[in-house]
Amino acid sequence: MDDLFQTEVKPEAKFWSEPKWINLTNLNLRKGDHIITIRNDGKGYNDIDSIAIIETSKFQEQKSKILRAIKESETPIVYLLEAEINFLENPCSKWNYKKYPYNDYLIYPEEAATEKTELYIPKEGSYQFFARVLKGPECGVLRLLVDGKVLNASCYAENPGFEWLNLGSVYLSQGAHEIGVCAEGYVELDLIAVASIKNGKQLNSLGELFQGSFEKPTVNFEKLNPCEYRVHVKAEESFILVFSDAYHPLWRAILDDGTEVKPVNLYHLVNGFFINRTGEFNLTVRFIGQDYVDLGFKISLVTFISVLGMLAIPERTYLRVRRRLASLKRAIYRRF
Ligand SMILES: [Ca+2]
Repeated sequence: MDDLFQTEVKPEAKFWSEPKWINLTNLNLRKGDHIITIRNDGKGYNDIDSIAIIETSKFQEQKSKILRAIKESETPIVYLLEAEINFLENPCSKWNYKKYPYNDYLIYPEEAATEKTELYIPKEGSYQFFARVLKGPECGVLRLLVDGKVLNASCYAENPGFEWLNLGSVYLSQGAHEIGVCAEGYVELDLIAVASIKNGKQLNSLGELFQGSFEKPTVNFEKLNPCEYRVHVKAEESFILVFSDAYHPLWRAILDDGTEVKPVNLYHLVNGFFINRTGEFNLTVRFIGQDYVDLGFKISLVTFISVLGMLAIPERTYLRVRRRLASLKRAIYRRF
């Protein structure tokens, strides 16, 4: 700032994840123009999106206002810590990541090691910890360290499958806390959920947090085939139709007026369709992947024919064909 060195940042992480705000510095500035210089030392990339400068008192005032609102609220607090974002900040980590089809990134230990992250608790109280893991016959025990307190859960299962593990609760004061992961044996961790609990009353599952008090809609369904379900609904309020099939972005809920609703997969806590309609009505839940299979065959056929043709035609005709193909492609994209 004004040619005076202030701070340096090395935003390197093992997992290339997401933009993040970093608190840089706190300065006393006189009224008038100032010059900010940013410099890269030539040893790697820096991607900067924005720099925000806020008057300290305004920032503190806003922060206290938010903390007060959280403290006074009766609503439970839920943190979702993606394992790959929170525990792979160390570029030399002994943990690594992999992608699991139609799921998310999972982290696993290449050798015994603990990785840590910081969690800010805005309201003191008991917090219960859950971990979404891929269980399997080769798996051992996941260890979570909360300020040094050890929480254990077994990841062993005869048949592989995802499961939310209940790790138990810890009393946490307001402020920053250290969360570490380590394992005895092999584990595959997707995500950690931390939920505030009232009067030490433990939750049996994360789902308990999402149980509404209103009259539940009545739902009857009939399976037409593995890709299509007919659903009859009677609802007094808008609701989320929870679909227990494995999440896939190509499932759709289609209302009787033709409205298509795409599925939500909110960290595997809520997996279904938000239906903003009340009354008694019918809808269809359909896997539209089959449409893509049919369309994909047609596109392949078109591509095949045009490639064959292009080898034998003059350039002018080729350009005209290329323009036509581009408009055909646009038409196909518009359809979806
Ligand atoms: Ca994950």
